[in-house]
Amino acid sequence: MLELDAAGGRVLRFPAAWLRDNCPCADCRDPVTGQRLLDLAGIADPVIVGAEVTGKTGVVVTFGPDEHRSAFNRAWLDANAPDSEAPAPPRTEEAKTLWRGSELDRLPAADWAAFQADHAVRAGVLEAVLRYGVAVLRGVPAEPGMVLAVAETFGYVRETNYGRLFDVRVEPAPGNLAYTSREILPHTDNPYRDPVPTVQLLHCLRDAAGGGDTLLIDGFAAAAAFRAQAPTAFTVLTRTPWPFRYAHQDVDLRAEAPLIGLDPRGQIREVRFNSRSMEPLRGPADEVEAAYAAYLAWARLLRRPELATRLRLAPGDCLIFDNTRVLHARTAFSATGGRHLQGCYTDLDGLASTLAVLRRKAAP
Ligand code: OGA
Ligand code: NM2
Ligand code: ZN
Ligand code: ZN
Repeated sequence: MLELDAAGGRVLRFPAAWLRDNCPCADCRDPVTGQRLLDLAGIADPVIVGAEVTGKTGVVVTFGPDEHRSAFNRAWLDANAPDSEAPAPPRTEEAKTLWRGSELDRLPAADWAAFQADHAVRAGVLEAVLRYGVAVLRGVPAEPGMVLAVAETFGYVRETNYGRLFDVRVEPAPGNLAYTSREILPHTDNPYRDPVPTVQLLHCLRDAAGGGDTLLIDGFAAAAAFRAQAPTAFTVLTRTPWPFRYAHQDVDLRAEAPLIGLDPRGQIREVRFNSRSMEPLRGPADEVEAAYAAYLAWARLLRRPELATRLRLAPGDCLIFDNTRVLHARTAFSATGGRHLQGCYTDLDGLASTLAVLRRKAAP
């Protein structure tokens, strides 16, 4: 273990294997790709045999038994010390700003032209999707295919059985309730897929003559409220893998996951909810009874009007939302009004990467 004195009388401690693994020299890390060359498991367990502070900015560590010398930058060691506080895991509730209903009545929004022209506007929108789970672009030309152009500005389109994009409008022989004029209760899309698409876009080409309002619910805020109110039921939902399925003509998709997913530290990381495609739950009957009680309590909570923000998409509006967090719903609409949305899926990792690169450009 290497110990270094740091500001405020703190002592930073670095395990030998950790240090050896992070050696920045050209033998251990390829200078061109920046990727690790060192095969730590392929060498004898490292021990620290010497450490020397060089000037204000460096520390040279000598390791045994291979006598390797590593020159570390002091600022890098301070910033990455194992004991220092890690940023909140970005996908969990800790890294988000949770909201209830009317708190998000003014959705984070930007104009499509500004989003395209101005990196700061683009970064603001992507940041809002990560922080609040949703943002809306206005003035996206109400033309077929534009939803893909929007997704391609920050991500990789996830093609599915519904196509690269899907049309949400009334169809004569619908393969999904989405393709009718019926009400759709709060849900996340494609729970029957593993991995689930983590971002959804919905672009309005034509609004309904009547109805067809959109409701959005912060599933993380709802799950946190559920945990506070009914901790036992919350735990049941996090531990019960629920089977989901979508079957139609040429597809038969299945996946199994808890309705509320936690990360390894126990923080809320994913909600998966879609009563349209839940399959018969199996297990000891007493456990299934308890799981149903928990599911119904959760479903009723999600339906509370005060949790939802309500809006009506106008032609040119394009919603971008986190499909692992924000539930969406729509009210019934008149079947003859020609309501037409186009949607597609993409993923949070690509979105976060695009944002990180935009920030890198802004602050070199
Ligand atoms: C869906 C859906 C929303 C809408 O297709 O899954 O939720 O407003 N549609 O039609
Ligand atoms: N559509 C709109 O996940 C679902 O089944 C909801 C998805 C058909 C792509 C609808
Ligand atoms: Zn090295
Ligand atoms: Zn949906």
